[in-house]
Amino acid sequence: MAIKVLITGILGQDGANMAEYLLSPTTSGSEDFKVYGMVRRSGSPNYKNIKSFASSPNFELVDGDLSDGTSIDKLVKEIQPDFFINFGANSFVGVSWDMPLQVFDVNTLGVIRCLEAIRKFKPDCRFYSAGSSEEFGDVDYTPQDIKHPIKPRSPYGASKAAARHIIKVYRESYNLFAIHSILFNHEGVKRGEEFVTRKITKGVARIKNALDKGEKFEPLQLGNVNSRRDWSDSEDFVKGVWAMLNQPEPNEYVLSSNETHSVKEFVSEAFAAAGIPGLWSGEGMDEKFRLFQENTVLAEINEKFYRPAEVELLYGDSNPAREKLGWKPEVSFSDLVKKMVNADLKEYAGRL
Ligand code: NDP
Ligand code: GDR
Repeated sequence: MAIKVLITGILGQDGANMAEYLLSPTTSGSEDFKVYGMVRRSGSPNYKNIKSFASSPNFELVDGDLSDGTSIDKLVKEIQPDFFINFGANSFVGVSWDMPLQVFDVNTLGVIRCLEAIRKFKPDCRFYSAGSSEEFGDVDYTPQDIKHPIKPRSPYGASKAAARHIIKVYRESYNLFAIHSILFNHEGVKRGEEFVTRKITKGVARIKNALDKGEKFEPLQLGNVNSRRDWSDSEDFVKGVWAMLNQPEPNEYVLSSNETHSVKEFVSEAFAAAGIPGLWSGEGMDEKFRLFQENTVLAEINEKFYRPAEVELLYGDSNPAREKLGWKPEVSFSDLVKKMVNADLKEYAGRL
């Protein structure tokens, strides 16, 4: 009998990486997985991230929406999944001030809809829902571990914190294997273009092309470049999530690289990876990243990308996950930046 895994957010970064991991022959071994990827049929879905496995006989797209409990009930009742991995969310922090109700509807009520479906129709299904380091917000100490106080700074962070509490309530009230771990930032070649890392690596590809041709270009426009994040590779994180789902007890962990880097460092590394040396200078809104020993501006600050409230410093402690789950991230910060820049240089060249 195949192990049935229902994944929401399948067209996003983590959902696609998780399905790819489960469907890869090295993971499956003798076990066969049947992966059901949930898509919402609003707008025009973009299937780019699932092209490597979309036609696998062990994969099936199913319709549903975290805003619609009926659809979640139907999927759990009909599929009878062994595992339910909830990666679906409105995941862009920056937009969460503009649509707080929608963010709570999907990220918090959506989680309750999943838990209710499991409770009613498949109580032995193991449930994972992605939590976030954004829940820690204006942090009290570094590095942050699973016991760090919940102090969100955005509607997004608050929506994930509320989801964390309700998952605990369901776990304890109904004896469900339901967990919500804290994921620090994780990126990769499937990352959405609105997030700062992908925005930078796509910008580097565009600027590299213009520099090579001696053409004029618009510098990269960024917000708070002094904020610090703990960045890893999403392909590493899905393995940690799978390990968490397969522990004997439903314990929750932090997944992180255990390093912190500023957005400025990411910019410098990304341009360097494309063979473009540069230097930061100036202060505040006048900070600029210029081509080394030249005046050409490669990146500058635009107030538009500042947030109403910022999480200044994220730096995780994933040692318990490393010890108890035998998990650790394989891709370093510098290799992650190189991998993303190289993919975007290739994609840019392919478009010409
Ligand atoms: P993405 O934004 O790449 O993917 C989110 C997915 O959720 C998209 O495919 C989107 O669908 C789907 N979605 C949005 N609204 C709904 C809805 N109403 N019903 C069903 N699906 C919906 O995020 P990531 O893959 O990067 O993140 C996965 C999860 O991990 C999210 O919960 C995120 O909040 C969390 N997380 C991510 C971190 C990171 O650094 N990546 C760190 C910490 C937590 P569509 O394709 O149709 O838009
Ligand atoms: P984050 O990721 O908010 O940490 O949430 P994002 O890449 O959007 O921002 C990281 C940091 O960069 C600063 N920044 C900018 N951000 C964006 N998007 N665009 C810019 O131009 C820009 N300039 C500076 C931000 O202010 C911030 O400090 C991600 C998401 O994946 C969440 O879903 C997840 O929960 C958290 O990571 C952990």
